[in-house]
Amino acid sequence: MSVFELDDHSRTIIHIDLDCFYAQVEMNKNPNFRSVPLGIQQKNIVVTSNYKAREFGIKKCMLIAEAKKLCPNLVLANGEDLHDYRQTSYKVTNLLQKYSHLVERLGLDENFVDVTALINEKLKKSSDVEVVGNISGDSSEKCDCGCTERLTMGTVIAQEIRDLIKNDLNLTTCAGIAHNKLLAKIVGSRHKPDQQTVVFPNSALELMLSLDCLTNIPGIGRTTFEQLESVGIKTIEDLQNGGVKKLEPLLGADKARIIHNFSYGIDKSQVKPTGKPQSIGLEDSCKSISVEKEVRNKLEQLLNRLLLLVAEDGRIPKTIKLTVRKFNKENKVSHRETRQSNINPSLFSNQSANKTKIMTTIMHLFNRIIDVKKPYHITLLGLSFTKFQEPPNLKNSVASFLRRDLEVQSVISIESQNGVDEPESPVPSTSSVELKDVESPSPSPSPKKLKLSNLVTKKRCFEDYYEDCESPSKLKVADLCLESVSCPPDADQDVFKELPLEMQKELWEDYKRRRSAEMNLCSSQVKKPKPNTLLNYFIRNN
Ligand code: DGT
Ligand code: MG
Repeated sequence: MSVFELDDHSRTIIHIDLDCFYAQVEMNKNPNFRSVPLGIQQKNIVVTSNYKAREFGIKKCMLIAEAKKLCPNLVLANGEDLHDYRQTSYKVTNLLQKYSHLVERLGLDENFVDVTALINEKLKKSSDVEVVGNISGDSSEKCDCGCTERLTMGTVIAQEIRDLIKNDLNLTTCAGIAHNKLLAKIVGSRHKPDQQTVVFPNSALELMLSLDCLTNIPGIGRTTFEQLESVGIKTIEDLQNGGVKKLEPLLGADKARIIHNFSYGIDKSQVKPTGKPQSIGLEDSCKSISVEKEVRNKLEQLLNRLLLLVAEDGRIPKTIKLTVRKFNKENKVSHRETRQSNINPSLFSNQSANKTKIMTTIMHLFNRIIDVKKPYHITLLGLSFTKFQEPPNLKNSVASFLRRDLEVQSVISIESQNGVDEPESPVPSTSSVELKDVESPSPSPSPKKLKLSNLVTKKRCFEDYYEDCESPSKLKVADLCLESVSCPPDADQDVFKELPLEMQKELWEDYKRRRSAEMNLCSSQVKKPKPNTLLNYFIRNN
């Protein structure tokens, strides 16, 4: 019996990967970029480029200077602020959730969707469909478990999903359709851009054997690769022939079994709906810092950005962690140290968290790592919040219910290693990822996630809100409409209409409370709007 017959083909998984993601976001913001070769710059590196630029040989993570040599007309857009990429990324995930609740994000521009349930429903009505898009390998040999029909229907759904993303967000994507995550991810990259490819189980082995390098298997990163190489395992065949026993001493029993299965295209890992992250953090590399005042400045900048992310997340952090990378000039070696401390959640009880007190804690942590009386050289600083609690006034509220499915992103890390700026990928790529949790072909969800909701796409900052402040007379008029439960003017009308009456009332009451707080503020110019109100989670994307 062949390997594919032993495998379980009952699921249908679609892997969606946005084409030249950052570049597409920039092209949507500025359509003039569409007609030129465009590179997205982070520090001195092109982290991605549009497909026009790729025609000149521009590759991901190329130095700007090198890219300019290849394509002197290359136009560069700065991609260091990930805000718009994150926003777009969550909009894509939200669209995918229309097809299944089993949607797993992988970095910013990839998602796995398990559409098994939908397909089984659709096949009850009709199985008379044809494959849409490319097929990997020879599809003439059919399996009689029904997977051919399921995957064929999967290609129809994949096309529908891609059309939806194109129509709603003006983004093109690639999709891979297979009976497991590993194959879906690999096969999706076979035809790019703006295409989709299915692999039927009988061609899975052929697909795996066509990979040029073991690091093309998602989950085999450099370290694992080197471990395997050290015992003479260099190719997929070596991996298959070596057997689990040979891998076990190197990788441990679980990882050995999983990697061995991967070599045959077998992957039993589930699509896990992405939840909230354990931590929200930021890191930034820098030219060597040796003065405490500069450290403080840098940390203050990081903290400001981090507090915005935490505000978007909505949870209250209980612990803060500082990371410092020290460079030893004598032996030219860098190493990281971290220290963490509990913080009092009450520091977050008003909208602008008590930055001064948090900074005091951070500097205390810093002084535990660095003896400032001695010379030191710091090349990276990072801050992250971990261990969260729900804000008290949201527990059991409508907002907390609405927020349950949300995700969070902790973010950007632009690292400088050995003096060369080398951005750390926010998106694990098949070649660069080291498997942490080998259960899945996707490495454990990257620590880089940012929350957003179907309903809440962006929180307006206080200043925006203040500018929009309606006159008290308008508020009165709005009050009169309460019988029919008006939609608060800064909430999403469409979503509001869909809510049950009770929720609508709660939102309206919340809006009124907030608005009268704003009115007080207009007169006193001192107070801030009420924090963590339901509306904060319901403000339309502007
Ligand atoms: P594709 O999928 O080949 O059409 O092109 P992209 O640009 O979507 O590439 P992908 O899917 O590997 O990565 C998604 C985004 O993540 C990409 O637009 C820029 C960013 N990115 C990718 N690799 C790196 C990296 O090594 N460092 C940094 N900082 N960002 C990266
Ligand atoms: Mg992509």
